[in-house]
Amino acid sequence: MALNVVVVSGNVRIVDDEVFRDEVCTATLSGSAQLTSEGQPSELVEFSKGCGGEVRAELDLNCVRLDNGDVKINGEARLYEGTSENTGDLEDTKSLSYLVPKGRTITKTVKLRNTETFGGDTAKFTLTLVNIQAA
Ligand SMILES: [Ca+2]
Ligand SMILES: [Ca+2]
Ligand SMILES: [Ca+2]
Repeated sequence: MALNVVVVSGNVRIVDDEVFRDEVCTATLSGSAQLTSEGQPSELVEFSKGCGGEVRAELDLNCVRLDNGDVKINGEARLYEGTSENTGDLEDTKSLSYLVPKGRTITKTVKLRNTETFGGDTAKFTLTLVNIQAA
């Protein structure tokens, strides 16, 4: 039976834009999944981080093994800004789709930006994705 282990590690840098002094937050993230059969999606990571009292960045990734041992990673990154870090006011979102070949490592950057008037808040994810062929 084929077995792939998929590992994500990375970090996010969030900037809550302010008139006088921007608030900057950083955090690390990690996740992993074991994939034993083709076509069955598994959760890789579900991440959320608030910043500065008004901003929140989220990242969700799922992975699925293809029959040649490559792994497809799909997900979404989101940036919220509103009256609290729990706000539902979505300012930017990006759909993510990566292919990690068997036995390979890839690095990706995802940038989000609040483009509304008086926005300027940003989040930047840096992700390393590893597809280990374990058996
Ligand atoms: Ca702000
Ligand atoms: Ca703030
Ligand atoms: Ca807003």
